[in-house]
Amino acid sequence: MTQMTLRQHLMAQATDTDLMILIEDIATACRMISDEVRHGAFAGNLGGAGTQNVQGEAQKALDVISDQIFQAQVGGNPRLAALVSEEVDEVNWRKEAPQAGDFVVYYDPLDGSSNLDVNLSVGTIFSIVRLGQAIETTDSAVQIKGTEQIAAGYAIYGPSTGLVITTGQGVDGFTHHPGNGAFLLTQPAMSIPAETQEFAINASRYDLWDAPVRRYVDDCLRGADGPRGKKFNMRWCASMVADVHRILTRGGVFLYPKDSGNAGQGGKLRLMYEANPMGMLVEAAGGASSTGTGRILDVAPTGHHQRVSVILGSKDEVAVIEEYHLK
Ligand code: P6P
Repeated sequence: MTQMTLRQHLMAQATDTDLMILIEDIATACRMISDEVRHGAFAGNLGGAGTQNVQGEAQKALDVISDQIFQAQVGGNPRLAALVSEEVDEVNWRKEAPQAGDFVVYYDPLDGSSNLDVNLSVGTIFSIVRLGQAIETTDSAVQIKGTEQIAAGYAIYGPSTGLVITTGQGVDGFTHHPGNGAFLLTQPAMSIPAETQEFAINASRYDLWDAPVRRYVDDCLRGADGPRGKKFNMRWCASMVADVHRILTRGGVFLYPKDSGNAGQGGKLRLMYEANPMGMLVEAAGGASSTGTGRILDVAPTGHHQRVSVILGSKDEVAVIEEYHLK
């Protein structure tokens, strides 16, 4: 059976034309970033750029290159009001007078880039909001709640290059065909099982976790004879895109909670271009996304680089973790 292209799929979903064009611009940027990643070793791009981003993190050369590609391929879209990038401190305004119907795109151009030099999967994460009214070009104007997203997705640069998107009608996975360059529909209607026996967390931070997280993991590790009554498996890719892709494919739960080591910054992962888009995807696939005490998408932003606790995946397991936070 012929697999649908990204464009055919978006048309079949009667996606708004402006949104469809914007998603295709983003897909083009992801193809180009994928190419740069796969040629990184030849161009000497796998190392550091010698600079820091607004997060105070050392930038990889490919972080900077990926951000430049995204700006070049998406920034020219005539309906785009602003780009908000993990790699750029200020909001990148593309219009002096943004109108109702214009888009704001929040993105992490190369998530997990610390994995580049060890050849593990990395990715690009994006979130799309459509303005309901004209706005001023102020930082607070792009501090829009995750529930307002109209589309979200990521590209994953792994053994194959994948693109996973939602426009609110379920979640669909595409694979880049090296021959004709198209993204072909290979994982339609991705769905997260409600239950799981697999959790993903950076266990080296055990001593920093708050009590509810520590109790949850302790109980999972006590296996079938413990309070959970079943054995758990653990995965941790140190690449959110890779961990979330696994969860969207076979279930599981991902945790990066605020802890005593990152509490001063509000946590590790960023709300606008990591937690919100992944939260929308996971919920659209039947999962849940929580800060531990509330829905991620309900968090009212106070800054476009703010951080948040992230717990997402199989909805019954997320509910169990929220229970631990209530005790
Ligand atoms: P740690 C990558 O830097 C990232 O933002 C996410 O992709 C990933 O889940 C997390 O940080 C990894 O953090 O503390 O394990 O290096």
